Amino acid sequence: MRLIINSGGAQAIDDWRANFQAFAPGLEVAGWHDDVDPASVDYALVWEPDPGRLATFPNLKLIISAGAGVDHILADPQWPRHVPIARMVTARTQTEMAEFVLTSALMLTRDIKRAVDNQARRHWEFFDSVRVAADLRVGIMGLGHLGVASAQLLSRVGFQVSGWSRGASRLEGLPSYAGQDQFGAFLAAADILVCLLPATDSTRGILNAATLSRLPRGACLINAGRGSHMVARDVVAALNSGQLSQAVLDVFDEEPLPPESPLWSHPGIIVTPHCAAIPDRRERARHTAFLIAANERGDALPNVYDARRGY
Ligand code: NDP
Ligand code: OXD
Repeated sequence: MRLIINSGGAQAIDDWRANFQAFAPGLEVAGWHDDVDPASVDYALVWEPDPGRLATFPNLKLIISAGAGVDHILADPQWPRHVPIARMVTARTQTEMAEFVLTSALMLTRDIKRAVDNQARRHWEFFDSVRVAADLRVGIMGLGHLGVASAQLLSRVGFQVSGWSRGASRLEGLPSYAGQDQFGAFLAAADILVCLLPATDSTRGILNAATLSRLPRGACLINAGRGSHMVARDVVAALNSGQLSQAVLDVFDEEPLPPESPLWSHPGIIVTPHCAAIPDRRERARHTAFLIAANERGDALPNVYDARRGY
């Protein structure tokens, strides 16, 4: 059985092999640019596969996304539609994302960026009042594996959490909203808006001027979904007008974020380098080995991309 990997580049392949040795010792692990017979490839573990390449493997049984999102695979116009795509969602992914959202929310609550910026210029500014988690309402867009885990952690810390999803909610014990009809009510009750949506046609540009204008004045934004969710100029305009007070941005249309981007230096923005939830290779090898074994047994796989929903 052969797995081909496009994640981390050629320099990562020895590390991948060592990790797969622990979890699937019989598996042949090939690098994306290794000279292998395409017909011998059974499984592919990929991040941003070069367009057309997946379609060259005639016996491919399963595509495994190296991340939770699948947009980087769907961007290939020739991806083989008959082959299922499994998303990389592990308990570790959920913990990492939930802790990233919590860290961001607490930084916003306590205005930590202002203190860090003041430090850079040796300026002592006393903050004469501070907010605590319980003072703030957090609205989470996307109540999937990552949204629910984040909601639960933030709620345990004391934030007033609600969520918004496409269909009926999975947020036990917390208020939730669904669909376009309830989007306005959801936004009106979010002092901190968190985006954990998948990238689809219907979520593209959802963080735009109209959406941001429905938040309470001075609200904050955390975007850890995708750069395509955000209309960057609208976010900057909302920050400049005071409609938004701060934003933590982890994902961008163009990554790495180009040095000339105004987002780097905006005083209201904290930029993080798409690092919210990136399980290490050991964890991803463990989950991939589990998926391959389950698929070989004919078991139903968790978190398979659903073309009807688009995520
Ligand atoms: P899931 O597929 O489990 O959940 C997606 C959620 O979004 C669901 O609640 C779904 O609603 C909701 N949703 C989808 N479309 C719409 C819509 N049009 N309107 C309202 N709600 C919608 O995804 P995950 O939680 O596993 O992952 C979410 C995303 O997080 C990934 O797709 C990826 O883009 C991003 N991500 C970012 C990382 C980072 O490091 N920054 C790391 C990992 C993931 P419903 O419940 O009704 O189906
Ligand atoms: C993912 C990501 O989709 O890292 O997992 O963004």
